[in-house]
Amino acid sequence: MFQESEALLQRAQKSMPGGVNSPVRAFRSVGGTPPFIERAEGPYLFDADGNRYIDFVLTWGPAILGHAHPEVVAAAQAAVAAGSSFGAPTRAEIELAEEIISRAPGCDVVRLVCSGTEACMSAIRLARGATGRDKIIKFRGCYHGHADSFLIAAGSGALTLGVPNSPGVTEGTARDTLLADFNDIASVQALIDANPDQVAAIILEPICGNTGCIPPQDDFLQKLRALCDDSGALLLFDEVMTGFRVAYGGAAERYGVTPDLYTFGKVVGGGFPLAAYGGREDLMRHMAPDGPVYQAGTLSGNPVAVAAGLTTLRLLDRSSYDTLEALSDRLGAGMTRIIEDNGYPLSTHRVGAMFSLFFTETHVVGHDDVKTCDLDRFNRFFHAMLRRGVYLAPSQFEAGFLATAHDEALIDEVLTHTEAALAEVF
Ligand code: KE4
Repeated sequence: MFQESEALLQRAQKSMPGGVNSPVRAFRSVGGTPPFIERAEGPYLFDADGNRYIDFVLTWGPAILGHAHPEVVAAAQAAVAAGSSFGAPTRAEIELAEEIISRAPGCDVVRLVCSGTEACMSAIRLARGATGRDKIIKFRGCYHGHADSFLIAAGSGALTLGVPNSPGVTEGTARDTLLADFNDIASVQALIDANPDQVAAIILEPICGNTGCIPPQDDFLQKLRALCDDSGALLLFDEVMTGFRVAYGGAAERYGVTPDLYTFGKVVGGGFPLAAYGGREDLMRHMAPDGPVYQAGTLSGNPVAVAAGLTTLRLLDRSSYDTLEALSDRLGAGMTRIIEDNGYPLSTHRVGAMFSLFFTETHVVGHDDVKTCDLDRFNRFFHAMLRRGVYLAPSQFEAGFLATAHDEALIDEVLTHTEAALAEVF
């Protein structure tokens, strides 16, 4: 089933670390050989051995319309034919910036960059520059890309690899990053109290997606907003994953909490290297060339990625989120039925078009709960689904995603495969 991928992996490992360009793709936590993908269309991936998969990774979120959407492809083709990059301002960048601003509550000004990591590291620099404070608070299990300030008990790949603090991150850097627990407002308050007037920003995924999908509980976001207002720390929503995925206006709209700053990525680039950060005008005007906080990028706002991102957002009207919600409801109801009918020790969370199946019966509200998962059984489930043509995230510490290219028949087919795969591993 994977002969060609196995051969390609052997060859790839000679020239690239792990044979991949991002660690989680190597399947090290689930074992086995990662399928080398040759093309994708709609809800499907096709690998080098001719296997077809129903895709719930969607290149880690961007392919919310499905893969190779004809209008996104056409927009990118037209843009690249006119020149891939000018290193100069363009009309299209204004249109994308205005589209983002029109959707995200309290977002007045944005800067386009090339990756979620770049967006998050820039937003943190802005928060420090604007407040004159050095420390940041992040949450165990939350992932904000691989900038040094964030690789402190990071989630996603770093967590999966069991290396919460990456070598190469200096003690000096680590000292300015404080760790709290998601959904535990007391843990945040304690850090604020212990570091009076020193916390520049609290950065979080408003819905965790890098330690599995964990929604905020009990007005956690509202309490964080109040705590920031009281302490002078800025509230920074990392919506790289949730932005324009869980609602038309992202998690901020869904939960009615407006941050001071946002980061965006994935969906906003339509599958191309594009991300953004933005927020209150008085803060964003600190960014060069308006202000002294520096950030720059050769390919920032490049025409091809902007064309793909703008087309993607324009295709995501409010009815698209109704479609995604209905698909999510169908998937969730099916999973709940399977778990209850069989008494499986599993729990699930979903918020709009992102979801997780946790291999623990613990009610998951934070990163420590995810650590109780039976990873061996998850790994066997993962491969049982892969053999059945269902491509899930190769880690318990990731989320699954839905696209408008999925439909009810596909959801029902996947639920059938899920029931069979669970029966195989239990
Ligand atoms: P990138 O630098 O990978 O574009 O974005 C970093 C990032 C920032 N913030 C959040 C909430 C994110 O989820 C991410 C990246 N997510 C991972 C998957 N969980 C990307 C996949 C990978 O690392 O290969």
